[in-house]
Amino acid sequence: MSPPAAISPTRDYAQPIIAKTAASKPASTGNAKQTTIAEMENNWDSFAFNPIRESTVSRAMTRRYFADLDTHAESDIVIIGAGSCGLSTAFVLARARPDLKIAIIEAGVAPGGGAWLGGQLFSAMVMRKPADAFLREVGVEYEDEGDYVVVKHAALFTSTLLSKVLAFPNVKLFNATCVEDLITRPAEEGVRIAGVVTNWTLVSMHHDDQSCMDPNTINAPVIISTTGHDGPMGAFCVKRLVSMQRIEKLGGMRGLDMNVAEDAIVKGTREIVPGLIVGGMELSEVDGANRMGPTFGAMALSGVKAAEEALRIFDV
Ligand code: 48N
Repeated sequence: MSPPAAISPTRDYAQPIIAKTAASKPASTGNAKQTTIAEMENNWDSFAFNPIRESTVSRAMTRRYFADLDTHAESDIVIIGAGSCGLSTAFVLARARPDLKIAIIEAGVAPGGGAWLGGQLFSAMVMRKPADAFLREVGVEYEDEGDYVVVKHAALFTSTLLSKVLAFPNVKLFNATCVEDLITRPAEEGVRIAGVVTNWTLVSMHHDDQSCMDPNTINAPVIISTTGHDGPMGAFCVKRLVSMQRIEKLGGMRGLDMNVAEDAIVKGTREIVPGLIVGGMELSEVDGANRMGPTFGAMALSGVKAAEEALRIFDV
């Protein structure tokens, strides 16, 4: 069998290399008959998936991913961290401003941060009122206990919120991707934050043992950092602001006091340097706020406030 023709640089890579593959299986028209589960049940002997070529799967993924990277190279808002605060921020922003292009950069393969479980790996999630209002906005069921509510499993909150955020057409989540620096611009008041520097998280974790794995970038006029207070990259942006001498030092998170901590985090959510809003538990490291432990209402409402702060900048 003669070797396949050399691939000329002008070849249309959208076409399969083996021409007959295209000829024998016309692309689905989109209105093909849809098989139902009921038709499959008790009929497995004749079951078969539609045929596919591996390169088709590869192209289906890479074409979309690189189009997303191209689209979001210039974003309106970048949210760093897809924990409970970052996702709450994204939900409020995406719903309020469908015209804004929002990129979420999440270092973990799994978004959600610390909100997949309650405290000490227990499953129930507590939110103190009035955070129940946010649960109703998102559509998460809860048990009303008077001054607080309980979501039967933290994953129910996080998965519901995540699914709503990912369904917004103006939101793109880049997970397994971390922000490893900030883009800055000279400004009267010091530097303004004007975007983020990203890399695959696994690459970022190996800069010490590999040289010169340069990053990618996303330009955006507003960055919202919700990188939490713990984990391998907790409080990333505020620590970077100190190391670039944009802020003098961190306040350092204080001991646990639920009543003091949650009000302080929500009320303190703000733009801490031009272009950079900080919310959620990352803020406790800036302000020296108390931690609140296993209650999540402040994360949700800090997200609401962070979104409001961002819209205030946009609406100027
Ligand atoms: O859940 P977290 O850690 O952060 P928050 O602020 O959304 O929620 C905090 C909350 O889970 C608590 O800590 C509770 C309330 N406990 C308080 C207490 O007193 O103990 O989510 C942060 C997310 C994570 O998913 C990280 O992977 C991600 O941010 N992240 C980053 N993503 C991209 N680039 C980075 N540099 C980066 N750093 C962290």
